[in-house]
Amino acid sequence: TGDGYQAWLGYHRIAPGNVYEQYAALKAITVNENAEVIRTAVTELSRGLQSMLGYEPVVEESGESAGSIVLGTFGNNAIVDRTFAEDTRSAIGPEGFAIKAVKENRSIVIGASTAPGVLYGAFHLLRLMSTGEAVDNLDVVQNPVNQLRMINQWDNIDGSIERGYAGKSIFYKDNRITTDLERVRDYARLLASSGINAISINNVNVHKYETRFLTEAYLPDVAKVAAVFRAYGVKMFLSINYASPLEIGDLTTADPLDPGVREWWRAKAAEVYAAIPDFGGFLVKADSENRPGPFTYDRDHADGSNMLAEAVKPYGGIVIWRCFVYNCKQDWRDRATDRARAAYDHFKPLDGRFMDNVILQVKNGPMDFQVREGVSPLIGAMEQTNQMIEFQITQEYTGQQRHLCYLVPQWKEVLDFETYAKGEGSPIKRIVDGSLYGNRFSGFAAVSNIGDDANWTGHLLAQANLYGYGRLAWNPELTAEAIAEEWIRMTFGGDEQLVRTIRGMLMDSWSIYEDYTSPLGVGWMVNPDHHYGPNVDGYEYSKWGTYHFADCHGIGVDRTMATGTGYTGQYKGPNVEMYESLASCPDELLLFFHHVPYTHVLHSGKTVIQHIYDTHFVGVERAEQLQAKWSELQGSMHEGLHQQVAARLAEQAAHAKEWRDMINTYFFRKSGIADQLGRKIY
Ligand code: GCW
Repeated sequence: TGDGYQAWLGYHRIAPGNVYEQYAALKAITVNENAEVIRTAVTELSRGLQSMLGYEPVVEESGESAGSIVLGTFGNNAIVDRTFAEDTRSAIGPEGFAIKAVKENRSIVIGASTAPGVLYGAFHLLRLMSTGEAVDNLDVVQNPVNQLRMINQWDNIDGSIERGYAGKSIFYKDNRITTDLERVRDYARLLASSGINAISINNVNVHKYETRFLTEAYLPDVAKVAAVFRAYGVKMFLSINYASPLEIGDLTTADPLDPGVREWWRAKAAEVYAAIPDFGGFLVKADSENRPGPFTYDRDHADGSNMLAEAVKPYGGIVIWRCFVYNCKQDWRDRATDRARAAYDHFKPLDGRFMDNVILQVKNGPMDFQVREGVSPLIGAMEQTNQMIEFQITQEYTGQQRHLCYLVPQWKEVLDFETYAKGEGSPIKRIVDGSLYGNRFSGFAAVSNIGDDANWTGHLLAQANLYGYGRLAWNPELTAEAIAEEWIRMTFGGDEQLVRTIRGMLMDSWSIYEDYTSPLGVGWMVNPDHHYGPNVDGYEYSKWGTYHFADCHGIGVDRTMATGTGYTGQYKGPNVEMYESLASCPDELLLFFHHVPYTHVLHSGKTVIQHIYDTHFVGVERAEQLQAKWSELQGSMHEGLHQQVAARLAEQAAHAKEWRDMINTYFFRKSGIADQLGRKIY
């Protein structure tokens, strides 16, 4: 259909006479286990095969008969056990799977050590078919690289979504948890099919009624949502309010070292686990942007998180504690305070003090999900502490799903960043997968970009970010191109020109957006509060610590040790010098690290001011080209899908001009330096 609701699980009908029709294995499903997640795998397989091939496979219990997809866990299914030798089985972790096409009896066998592994195997087989891959020679073993592959919803019970750009919440309606769980189930399918295994279902800013999710007024409904996700192997978490003992208990303090407070949380955890035995744990934003936390009691983040960790420990629960902690009441006149330093300065000294079921969740950059910023130096800086990375799928600062911005290339740059945390060979991806320091818990989290818009993400092409996030969390080695291509084939089918065109558009989109927005890593320059659209000085005299310091001579934030805030000193090894020195600082981050004159010459050979003009003119042209490329695809997909994207791309091209002209005019007026090419500046 033309609304995009099926997203990448539309499983387009493959033209009759296709290779799969000859393959007997695809005519039946053999399964002898009843675990809920295995039943889900069967349902998904049946649904996908029927949709692609036009007939419903027979589901049978015993599978000695040839020509079937056989599903099962090791030790519970004779065919599975016979198919996979001991060395294969021992290579498969808790969520991994093996798939083998067995020629002799024309079957495909999916084996795993757990039910979720079987489900991931089933989705993998479906993905191969829906991207046109052969399945008659399969011999695959896969394990997820990251243990936690989590989604954070920033949804509020009134149905609004903080930084949501795709409609209202699918979880809440009329100040209640929704009882119509159909859409939540469809979301669980999308998540599981891309490899996600955990979700927190409420905003990290936990307001009055959401604080009560931990009480009997809401717990039964919360448990119903957990049950929907459970069927897809997705564990549920809640964001909690640090001040809960005051707000929903009758205590007068939330001091983490107070025995009464600790006891209150233990009892609360017992209540939650009684309702949801496999509950994941708590996600906490504390002492951050006016949220309550342990600072009120002169305690620190280790005290606060350990108290909660102790409460959930008996149930195998974990506490995910966010590190987005900084002074949000800064005086813009104060040039010594640097928000970029804050997370490291707060948390690094606490290394070694966190319980082993606490994970620190650190945003990919030290500021806040800008189109370009440095990589957070906190990631990898705490050898004795579990860490996970936080990305933002929702496009708060990257065009709010009105502009196209495929974020997988950005995330990959972050993941591949060499930190030197343990010498060479310490990229971010090896820290967050837990392998560098041998962490007990680790992984990925990201803020979701979905809402109740028919196509989930507002901009249809923004679905690629949700899909891509899951795939990257499963395997950070996948390329951004390969992920894009999978998503395109699954979503639109396999027309080669279409695949090439959309892949090119996605791959160019981040750099296009960067071209016409804030230059050279300096960030911000957006309208305050809602963060959409250009406003160069929107945050320049604010309390948020987000400045560019442009004057008539130059621009940028001096974060060097020599003359600036000293932030560069938070990096390790050669990175310190790379950023400290103007000579080696990469162009794209120049203004993030240095304050330079407009006449400063970049590695590219251009001056800063000419770079600003050029990228802004080119950025608009490139945005217009996106529109032109898309129009060539008319007729190669459902008209409804084509139209919705065309409308967004038109808006983007128009709005890019607004960015271009405001930024260019601002800097022309500040600097008085003319564009070498004499283009129109207002
Ligand atoms: O990016 C900022 C957002 C806030 C958000 C905060 C956070 C949930 O503007 O809306 O609050 O970050 O990550 O806590």
